[in-house]
Amino acid sequence: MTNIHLLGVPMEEGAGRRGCIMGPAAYRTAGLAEELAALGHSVTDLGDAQPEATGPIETEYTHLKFLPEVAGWTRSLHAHAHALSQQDVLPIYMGGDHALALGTVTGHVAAAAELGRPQYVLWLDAHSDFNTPASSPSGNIHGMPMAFACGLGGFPDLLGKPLPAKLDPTKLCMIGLRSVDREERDLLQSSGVQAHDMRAIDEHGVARILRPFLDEVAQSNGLLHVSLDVDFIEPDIAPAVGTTVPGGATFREAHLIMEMLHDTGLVTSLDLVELNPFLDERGRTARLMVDLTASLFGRRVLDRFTTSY
Ligand code: NNH
Ligand code: MN
Ligand code: MN
Ligand code: MN
Repeated sequence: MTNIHLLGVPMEEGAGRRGCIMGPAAYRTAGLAEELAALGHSVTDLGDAQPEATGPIETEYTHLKFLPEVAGWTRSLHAHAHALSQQDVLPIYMGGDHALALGTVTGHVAAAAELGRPQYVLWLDAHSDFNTPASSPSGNIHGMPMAFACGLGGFPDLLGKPLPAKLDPTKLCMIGLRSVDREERDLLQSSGVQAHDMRAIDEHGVARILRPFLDEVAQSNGLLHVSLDVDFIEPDIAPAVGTTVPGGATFREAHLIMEMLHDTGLVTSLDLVELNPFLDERGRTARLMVDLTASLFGRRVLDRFTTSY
């Protein structure tokens, strides 16, 4: 039994189009809390987080979009994540666009450093979100959170203070990549991120990619934050995302990852990001994300006698 705390993050300013603000409501409508409770967990819905108020944020990179709004969310979520990691609970951040990881990941990394335990991150995404303000072609800040968390240069003062601790890029494992910008790829590779593209899944399967990483987390007594972007999944079955990229993870590949994560018991925090309910088809993507989360919290395939999509 896990003590799960759900925190809604109705933000959309990091993404290139609107709609992710409705994500937390869609997870509630799709029954996330009820599904997790039915698996025997204790579930508390903390309601929605609010962004802090900020003044204008200085930067030489004028193409960065919604900078004060994203900074306000980053400051708020960093504090929430840091506080939640000091309780005996497993937080699920119901996004909201992926810029929310600027706050959640940095908050968990800061708390892990205080505990003296290594923080690992599993990034399930079509994109590596490793742009810096200088490398970003779009100015959309949801394409940058992992570069920020790893302490790469050029960022404005999003956090309102220096990063308390940096994420070690060699403890960051990305699976599902199929859209990485040119300069972003160089940054990824020179930083030593454990980056696996879709071809790696095609050639080896998800289990062979994931198992060594999970073994590493277990052997080092690490904490594990998982960040699941809807666009990790094949858009034919998960259409409710602003940045679909063909050739994504199948239903079973995504579930297998969740099932393996459950078996290890290593996951300590989770982001569900980029769900854009405005783009959904009769709630199927929201329901799939709920089903994947249920697999991560112990639902087994053989327990499922019916399927609703
Ligand atoms: N790499 C692109 C950018 O930085 C796209 C990022 N979009 C995402 N990331 N959806 O997950 O703008
Ligand atoms: Mn993303
Ligand atoms: Mn602290
Ligand atoms: Mn993505």
